[in-house]
Amino acid sequence: MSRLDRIFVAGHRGMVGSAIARKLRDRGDATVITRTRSELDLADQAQVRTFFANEKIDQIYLAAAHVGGIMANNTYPAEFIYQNLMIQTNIIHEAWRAGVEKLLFLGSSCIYPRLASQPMAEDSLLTGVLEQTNEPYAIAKIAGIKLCESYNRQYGTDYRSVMPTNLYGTGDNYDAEKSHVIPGLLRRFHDAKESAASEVVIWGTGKPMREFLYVDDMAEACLHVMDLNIDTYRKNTQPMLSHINVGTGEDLTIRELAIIIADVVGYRGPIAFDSTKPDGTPRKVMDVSRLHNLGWRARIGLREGLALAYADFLTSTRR
Ligand code: GFB
Repeated sequence: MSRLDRIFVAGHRGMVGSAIARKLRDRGDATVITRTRSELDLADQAQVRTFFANEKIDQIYLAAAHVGGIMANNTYPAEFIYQNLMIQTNIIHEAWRAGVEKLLFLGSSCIYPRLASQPMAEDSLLTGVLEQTNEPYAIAKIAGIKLCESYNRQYGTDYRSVMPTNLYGTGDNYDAEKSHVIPGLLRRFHDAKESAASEVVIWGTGKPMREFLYVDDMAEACLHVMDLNIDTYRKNTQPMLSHINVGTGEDLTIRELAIIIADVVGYRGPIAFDSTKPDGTPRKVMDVSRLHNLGWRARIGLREGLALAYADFLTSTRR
């Protein structure tokens, strides 16, 4: 990469996009281009076309997405499939039209079948039925991988994909209903501690298992994969199975997670479970051997990451 490279981070106000933009700016060897939603609506093809025609972009981190936790996915399926299909299709197609050779698409571990064998390797994609609570989102993300692979095959582009496990950390969405489990529980345990509530209620049975990755680790992994030599990337992937899992390879139950979060927050009261709320996939732990073979490993442990996330929650709610 040369000092003159212009890198577009799509979604720089989101949790992952902002972490990627921070890492790129810290590295300081390229110009980082960003646009807010009011400056550029990524779901609008004409606007995206004009943007790429006017800006000479060398690389794209496609971190813009409509995201949310299990309840948001289950309640607003149309928004999840429509927004994600539009954003990624516009960016990938218009980037290709404008001659952008390199792009990194960010997907999700929910692309894999609900009952995929664990840990889930990249080749379990499209081998079974998806989890119902997030099927529309997963279908959009699978389409994103296939867009990249198809443009690579037909047009010779270098569009890569990474599939993160459940992410959390600085810049997360702490909404009580629409968020993912870690920000949701940080808020609930914190509010319960402050109000001396009699209990904290966790959605579902507490039995599902999840793997979590701190967002700064994810951003680092994205830069690592983007910067891999093309021959190395191709040697470790296949043309129609080109995505790379990003995670720690370790999981725990939601019950165990809740106990750790209560401890980090300092909540000492009882924890109850509301089994009328959905559990989602029973387990989804990533097989990260492809990524390990490519020379990258997660560094931030769960407890350390949760302490950082709680500090971020406190800062963001006091703003
Ligand atoms: O984080 P979460 O929404 O992601 O939920 P998914 C994980 C687990 O935590 C589920 C339970 O079993 C939830 O029932 N849970 C317990 C809670 N309490 C809470 C709570 O207060 N809030 C939330 N959100 N969950 C999402 C997908 O699924 O994972 C997305 O819907 C995306 O599409 C994302 O792929 C990474 O792992 O179940």
